Amino acid sequence: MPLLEGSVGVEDLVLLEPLEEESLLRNLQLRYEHKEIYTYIGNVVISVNPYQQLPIYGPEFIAKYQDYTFYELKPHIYALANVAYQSLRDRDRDQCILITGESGAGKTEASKLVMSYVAAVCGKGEQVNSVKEQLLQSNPVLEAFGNAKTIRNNNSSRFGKYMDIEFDFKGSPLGGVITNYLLEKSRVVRQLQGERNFHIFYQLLAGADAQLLEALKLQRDTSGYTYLNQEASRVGGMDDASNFSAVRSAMTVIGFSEEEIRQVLEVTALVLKLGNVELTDEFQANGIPASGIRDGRGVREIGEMVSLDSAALERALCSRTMETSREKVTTALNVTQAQYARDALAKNIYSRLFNWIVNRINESIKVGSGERKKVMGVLDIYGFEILEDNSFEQFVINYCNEKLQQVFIEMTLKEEQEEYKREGIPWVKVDYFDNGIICNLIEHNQRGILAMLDEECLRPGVVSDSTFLAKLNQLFCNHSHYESKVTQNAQHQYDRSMGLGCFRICHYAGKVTYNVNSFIDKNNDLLFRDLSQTMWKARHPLLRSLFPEGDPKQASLKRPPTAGAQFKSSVAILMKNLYSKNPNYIRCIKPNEHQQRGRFSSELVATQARYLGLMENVRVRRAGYAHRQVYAHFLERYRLLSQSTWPHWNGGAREGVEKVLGELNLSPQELAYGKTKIFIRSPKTLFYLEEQRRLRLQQLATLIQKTYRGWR
Ligand code: AOV
Ligand code: MG
Repeated sequence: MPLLEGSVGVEDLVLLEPLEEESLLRNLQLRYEHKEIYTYIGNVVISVNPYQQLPIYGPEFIAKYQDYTFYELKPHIYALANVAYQSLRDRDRDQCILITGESGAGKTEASKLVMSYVAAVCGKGEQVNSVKEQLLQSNPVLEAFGNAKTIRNNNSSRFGKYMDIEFDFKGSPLGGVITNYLLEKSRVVRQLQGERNFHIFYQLLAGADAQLLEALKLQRDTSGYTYLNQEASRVGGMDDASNFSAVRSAMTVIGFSEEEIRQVLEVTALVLKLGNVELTDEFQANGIPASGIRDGRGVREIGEMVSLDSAALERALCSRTMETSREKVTTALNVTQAQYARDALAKNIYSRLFNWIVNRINESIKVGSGERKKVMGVLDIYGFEILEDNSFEQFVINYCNEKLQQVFIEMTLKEEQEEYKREGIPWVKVDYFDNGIICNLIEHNQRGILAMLDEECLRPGVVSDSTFLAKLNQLFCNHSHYESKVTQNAQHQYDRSMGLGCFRICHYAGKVTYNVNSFIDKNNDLLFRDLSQTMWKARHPLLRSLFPEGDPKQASLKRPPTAGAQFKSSVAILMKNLYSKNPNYIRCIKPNEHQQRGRFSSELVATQARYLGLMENVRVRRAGYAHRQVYAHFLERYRLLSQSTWPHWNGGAREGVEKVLGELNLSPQELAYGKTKIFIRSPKTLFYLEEQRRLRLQQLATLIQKTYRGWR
């Protein structure tokens, strides 16, 4: 039950008086200063990143939250996880936990808290424990290969992750399925200043023993690797070496064989070595630019490690074969093209390795198809990103966040509406910003930005990023959420700050300017066939399996779907999945831009509160009834207020509640009796009830003291 306004603010923003943005922020700040990082809006948990370890986690706290209902203890992610789990187990409702917020706000940490809570409270026994271990150990492995230090977050998820944990009818875990979304693979070959490549590279170099380094022909110093040495390689507070051994043992727990682990590390090393393959200018006899490899050693090492023909690799990096139905034509690549081919290969190897790892984990945690399962989905996806230079990756990341916001809007309102319907209570609608228009701008099948991009990628003739932009400008010049340098309309001013090669989208979370440079390329995501064929010919089972299209027998001329189209369809599947479950929300907030404890920037939080729609959320929650509770629980808390129900009550729960509230002379509009729950309209009434309860408790305490003294 929420506290009254006190030194640490209200625990549920629904109780905020007056309800204004300023008081909402002040409340969050006050709580944050007291290390109360969690606050509710009804059943939604708001979490403000503390950037420090707080003593509010672990077995003792888990045990506590397991024994109490949602409002009885301080707001906590454990309370939300508990409600979700119990509802899944006892009421057979599939659940999903949706964790949103911008980069660095604490989503991944929140998802781990949910998982560790559920693992601690569900089922027992050797078999069950080993399933739990596998599920939990998937985290360090995926983080090693899929997370990296960015400017915003030292441990930023560079892929989206949705995990279904599956339970049997008793609520014991059986296993799960992980779905991953578009890894930011451009990071493999290039990082922004101040950022790192994926953790695993640094972990491998720091943590491998001398023998392993020798076997992989790697050197410990990161500065020797082109793909790594562009930035400071160490992250404060992160121990790459010990994380490496944690990753290896996690892989073993999940069920990777020693042989598989070795192959995974070989492919990882291969990527690093590929980066060091230096390409140089050469000229053909006729003077046409070509390219060559400066020092054959690197390519030979690669050849030895993964058993492939190094001469074939050299050829594949420096030339391209075009096949028509009648003939094969080989053309030389110039240096720029060859570098491009090399980087494309590295990115492809790495992202396919990542997918392979996810599939391998799924194989281990897979549940037999015959069993009837209850499911809890946990979604932890990359957060909304506004960088200085935003590219295709930010575009899809932000699109995904846009879709999640839509789920939030529809499901909080829908859920609210349905609850009133179920309980037989009339409902009043609240206005809110519907971001459907932005989703549509991006994903509309014929007229969306992604569709335009695909059209441009598939169109014969000369296409480029700028023809794509021109198309957008023409089509969306009057769209209220689209801007560019050349679209001047009544809604927006001519903007000098935006480059010519850019367009801007007014997202629900803010305006983001995207540079169209390499949109076409990244969407096409094509790898020259020479390269995939060379990889497929390697006698390294893992590497070979990553390039099935290299098999001449498999090589179909059908083009694989573009990156954008794939992403869109996987997001659509995700949405369908989420909509079929009961949602539980954790909305994460980043208190400052410096990853520092104790700093609360009101301005930064205000922006997030605005786009997360916290005010609307509170309003929606209050427009109907601010508070609702199952009769029995309500009676338990307040029955001490009535002579009829205290100290004993033998009647039904609803009748008991009617007695208690009847005696308090509350206005009839304040209350609604639903089928299973009592609804209370305004927070004031709840304050009043709480206040009455507090007074009554005082009275009882004095009474006890007096009696006690009397005894003495
Ligand atoms: P994110 O998942 O939301 O960002 P993380 O969950 O990785 O953010 O959190 C960023 C960092 O904040 C963590 O590495 C911790 O140092 C700290 N942190 C977050 N939550 C807590 C907590 N409850 N207690 C202590 N420290 C915390 V991104 O993946 O970048 O969108 O793509
Ligand atoms: Mg994350």
